[in-house]
Amino acid sequence: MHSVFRRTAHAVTTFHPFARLRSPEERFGVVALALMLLFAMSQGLLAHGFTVGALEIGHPWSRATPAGARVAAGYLRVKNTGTEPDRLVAATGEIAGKTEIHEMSVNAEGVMTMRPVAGGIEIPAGSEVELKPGSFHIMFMDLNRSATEGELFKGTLTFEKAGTVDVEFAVEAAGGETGHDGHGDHGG
Ligand SMILES: [Cu+2]
Repeated sequence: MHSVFRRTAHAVTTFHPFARLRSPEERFGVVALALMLLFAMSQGLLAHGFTVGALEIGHPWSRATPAGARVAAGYLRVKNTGTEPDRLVAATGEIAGKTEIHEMSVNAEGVMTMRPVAGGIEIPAGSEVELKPGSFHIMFMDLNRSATEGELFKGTLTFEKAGTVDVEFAVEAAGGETGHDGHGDHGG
């Protein structure tokens, strides 16, 4: 997200169209348009969030999947601005036939494993929980299609108290810094 923003800012500041413009008004117009575009783009990226009740859901995302992949992971942040705890108990994604909420941990042998989280993920009052690589994540299983970098796919999140909210997962570049993406072993 930040790298996209930086590239955008760079492109705008290194583009010099002024020589071809005659009046100060024209120049002002170009600058104003560039700033508006920059603002709109940054807002678009930053505003990728959803609200349900007292919960603010920030930047749901997933990774582009290689052809034939059977699973993908979803990540996001949930901030609970309320005074009562809540729990993320279920999720769906349009690319998946089946979805679970998983936790990744290191077992006694030092091997990374993952398993469904019984009872969902608690979102304590007044705090923020992040689903991220190597930790809690949404597991999209039985994929019915691939996820392509740059697209948004629809999904839902269900919270015990706040209920169900429609969200969109932004598909980012494939990558494997945690080794998470290689876990074809729980595709069912
Ligand atoms: Cu998993």
